[in-house]
Amino acid sequence: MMATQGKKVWMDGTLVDFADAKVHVLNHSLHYGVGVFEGIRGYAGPNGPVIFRLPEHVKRLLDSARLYRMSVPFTAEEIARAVLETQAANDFVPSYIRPILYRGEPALGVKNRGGKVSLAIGAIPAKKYLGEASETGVRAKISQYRKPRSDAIPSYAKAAGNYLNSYLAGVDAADDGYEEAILLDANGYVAEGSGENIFLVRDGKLYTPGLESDILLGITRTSVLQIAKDLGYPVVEKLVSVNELLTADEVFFSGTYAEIAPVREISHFPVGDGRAGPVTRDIMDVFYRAVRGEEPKYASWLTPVPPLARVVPRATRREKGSA
Ligand code: PY5
Repeated sequence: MMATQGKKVWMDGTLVDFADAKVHVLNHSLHYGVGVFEGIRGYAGPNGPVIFRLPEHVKRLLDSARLYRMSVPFTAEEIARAVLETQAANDFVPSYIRPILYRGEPALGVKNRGGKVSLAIGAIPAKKYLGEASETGVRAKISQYRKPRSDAIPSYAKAAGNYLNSYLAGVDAADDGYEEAILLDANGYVAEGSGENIFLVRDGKLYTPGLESDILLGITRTSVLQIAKDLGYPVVEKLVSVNELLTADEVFFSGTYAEIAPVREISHFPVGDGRAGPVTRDIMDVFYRAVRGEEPKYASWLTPVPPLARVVPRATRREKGSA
């Protein structure tokens, strides 16, 4: 699905060829999942490439690092700049940009906090994460794998280790012939997809689970909530039961890679008439215009990739005290 290659990877200030972006196999993050990352999209704006909600992604990356007690040797501005440089060095759009903070040095102690925290940023040509289903409607399975409670593994952090859970649910759903999994929280309420947030429409109102269901607070989710409010749809963040989900008029996923994807079937229950419903379509229309810079109201969501970043990639950076 994501096998497509990019051109350059930004590693601690140096742009290296995609094939050379390597780390030691005994690194702490590989063995224990202690790495925090982001998924960011680059789009074709009216005057060149743009990055969708860059400050929000950088902030979440730093918040995730904070929860995992990783001392990050880069400021928010430096990380934002590095994302722009990465987009510039991978001169394709739409792009899927993946910054990751990790401990790349060999270290096998679980409690290791001494290793240097590194930042790598790769980019690949973006596709539709859920493939054809993004247009025609996703078939999703309610997974038997529950979300871990946030007092075990904080869902607020976008950490590598969280994706053990997404992997189990996603692969199980795929083995059963579905395109995506819907995970419930520990109490049996609807939480989210394996890599997306979830929305329901009932009687013209929008519902979505909140942080109490141990979800990732998605940046696309925040954008959808804003668009829906601006379109005049009431939005309610609340605990969502499976029964509400199965009897919703419309259901859709939101996420950086998935963008907005209507759901047409959930564990053999058809959703609505099996196609994107009117509210979903309304929100999708505005969202896809916004990411292309065609909605002045949301122009602030897009950071243009400045010409400077396109022609002068920074070769090295000064070392700041490592973690
Ligand atoms: N929930 C989970 C578990 C996610 O992994 C994601 C994003 C979201 C919600 C949506 O968050 P956002 O809108 O901020 O993207 N998933 C990643 C993505 O880049 C990884 C997918 C493989 O879309």
